[in-house]
Amino acid sequence: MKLHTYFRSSASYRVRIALELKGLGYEAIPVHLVRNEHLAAAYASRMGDALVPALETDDGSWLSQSMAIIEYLDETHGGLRLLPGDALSRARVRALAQMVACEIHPLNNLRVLRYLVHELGVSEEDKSRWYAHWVRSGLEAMERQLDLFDQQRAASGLASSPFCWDETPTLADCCLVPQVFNARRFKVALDGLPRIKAIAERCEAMPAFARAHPSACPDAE
Ligand SMILES: N[C@@H](CCC(=O)N[C@@H](CS)C(=O)NCC(=O)O)C(=O)O
Repeated sequence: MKLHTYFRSSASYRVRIALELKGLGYEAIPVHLVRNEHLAAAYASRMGDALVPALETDDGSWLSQSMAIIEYLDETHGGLRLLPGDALSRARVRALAQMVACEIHPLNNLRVLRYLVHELGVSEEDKSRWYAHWVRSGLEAMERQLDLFDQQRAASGLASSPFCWDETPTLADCCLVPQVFNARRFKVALDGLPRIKAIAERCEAMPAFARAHPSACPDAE
């Protein structure tokens, strides 16, 4: 398999984590976003949305969208299950993952930030405020949701979950860790988010997450 990836792309980082957690080997093909390599014909002619990541399977199929790619990997390969077996837990995990992938990340993407500055004339300072506002409010919502889940566990006599959901990392952790990395990178305060910080630190201490980290990528700068 080949993963078309950019070291700082959080959507690519999600898929790298999933590949590592499942123990799947892959070749990383760097696509430099700041140099607009994703918009060049060589890449954009294969991907309707011209975004990273893309997974090129061994039979030559190109898959887009990190969540779809991770679910495909989970359905077609063994190793750690990233989506739980029962429908209710699966819905919980997908909901947590989508709090990052559908609510936070789309507002802060490179093309959105470029549009704010280049088309709408927003200052760099206001662009940073926009970024921090949506990351912080999105993570606060996720913290509240994680708290609710732990209250439900406590009511059933269970200890607090060490990860987003249950006892092992899932799709939700694949999404949360890159978003926390981005928050730290852009100096968004994480105070008052104890569950998120603890989950991210626990994940980051695992070798699979370390191998997927932006600093471990062949294209890291
Ligand atoms: N929903 C997509 C998001 C993909 C995405 O937006 N990727 C970013 C990097 S994290 C990208 O390619 N940005 C290029 C741009 O915004 O021009 C996914 O989950 O794969």
